Amino acid sequence: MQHFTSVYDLPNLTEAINTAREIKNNPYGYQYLGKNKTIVLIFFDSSLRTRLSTQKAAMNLGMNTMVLNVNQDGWRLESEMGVVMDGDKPEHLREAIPVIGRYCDIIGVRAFARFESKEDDYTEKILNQFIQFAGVPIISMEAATRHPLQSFADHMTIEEFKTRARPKVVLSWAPHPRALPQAVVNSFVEWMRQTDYDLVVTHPKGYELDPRFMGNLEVQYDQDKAFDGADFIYAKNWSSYTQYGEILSKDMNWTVTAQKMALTNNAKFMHCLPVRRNMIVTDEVLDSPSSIVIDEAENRVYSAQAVLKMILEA
Ligand code: SN0
Repeated sequence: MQHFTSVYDLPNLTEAINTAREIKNNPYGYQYLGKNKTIVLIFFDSSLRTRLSTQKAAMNLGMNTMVLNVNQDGWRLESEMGVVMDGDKPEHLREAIPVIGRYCDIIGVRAFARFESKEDDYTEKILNQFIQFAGVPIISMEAATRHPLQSFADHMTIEEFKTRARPKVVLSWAPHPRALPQAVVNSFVEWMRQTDYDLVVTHPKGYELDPRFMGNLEVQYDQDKAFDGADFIYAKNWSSYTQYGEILSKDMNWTVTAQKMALTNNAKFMHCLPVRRNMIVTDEVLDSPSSIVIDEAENRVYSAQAVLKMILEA
């Protein structure tokens, strides 16, 4: 595997999940694989799990890690081509990226959707400049349209907790005070469509995702019907794709409550975190044994480690 930006980069999905699960059982089994190799993690946006789990994954493989928080520690970086750089950004990505590439063997990049231009976001303008100019493998640590390390851990977690071969997995929109990217859900839907799970997506009208991610999956607009018999409830807020970046609803009737969880087949509750308590999900659900959000976050280490292993072995 050269780069990791979506599920399509994995040579074999089943093998990738098995590798991550083996690593979980034996995290130091490949502790020399990354000896004298360096990974640079570049953050244009905030992070807790992605930063620590990717760093931990690299350390378990014996790699060195360096972290750069672009907007706080580094120069602010220009990403537009052909501009007169007379503003507040002293350095262009065109130099910064290949320079960073000379200092390491793998680069991890986090660059969320900016919501300034749907086209710029959906053509992955920043991520693709990294792929084009770095000269080393690139791992997406959440780009504008996808969060594949999260989806990998989500899939692994469902495999661990499922109680039947073909679980019903429900992705539910839930309310949030801010406009959030579609990356986590695009990626989740795209990834889940590669499995044989029974995937159901539910959201209020106006929150339809890009058809490139949804394929021919139909939306169930009735959240209660979606929850009926579910084995997993994956809650997440996202802003509108069609009315790009807008908040169309903060309807608290979509918050995941114990009452709604009662409609399910004793479902496990999942969320990528950070989660807004009593907006997305009530305390009662999040603090109940049904919630597997901490296991899900733990699996970020092993899925990232599987990705790094596949790149180091390529
Ligand atoms: C990010 C998102 O893409 O939705 C990262 C999730 C892994 N989430 C947020 O930015 C949440 C911020 C907030 O204000 O709750």
